Amino acid sequence: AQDCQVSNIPVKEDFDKYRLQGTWYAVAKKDPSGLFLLDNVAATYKVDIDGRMTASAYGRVIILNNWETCAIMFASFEETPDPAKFKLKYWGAATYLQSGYDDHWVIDTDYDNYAVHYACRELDTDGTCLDGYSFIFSRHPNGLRPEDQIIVTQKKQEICLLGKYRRVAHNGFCDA
Ligand code: DAO
Repeated sequence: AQDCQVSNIPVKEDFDKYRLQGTWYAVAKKDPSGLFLLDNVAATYKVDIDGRMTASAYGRVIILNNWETCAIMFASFEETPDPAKFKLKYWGAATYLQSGYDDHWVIDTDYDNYAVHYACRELDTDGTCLDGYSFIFSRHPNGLRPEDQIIVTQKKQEICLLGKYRRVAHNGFCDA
């Protein structure tokens, strides 16, 4: 059991940003309020020569409630004393896309198959998360291996979001 205090959420120990590099496909997502990225979501992480982690991402979005497009997004990650906890600055390739500054925590990854990312945007008065989002990423667009699903389910529980995810489809909408 756990108390669901955001400050007590365990993150990946000795996180290695270099091994996270490359492309990840979102296979499940817990949405924040005012969700943005709908499906066909993928992110490619890089560490630049200065050691700074950056990412580019894409995903299907609906702008102004009726216009569907593929958003191209950019992100830079500011480091904090915990190597698995970042501040994520993100913006769109086009001005009408979302931008923001979120906490961005790597909860768990084996670097080769699965990754669980978590962001709490707003804390409740009791220290639990009032508004946040989470991505389950896979190295493969078709999903996670059964052995990874077991670990990911455990992690969803540890971040108090078990049952709050939806599947993220990949149907080629954002393919070049
Ligand atoms: O989809 O509602 C939402 C929240 C997602 C925030 C946008 C993040 C864009 C950059 C992501 C890079 C790594 C995930």
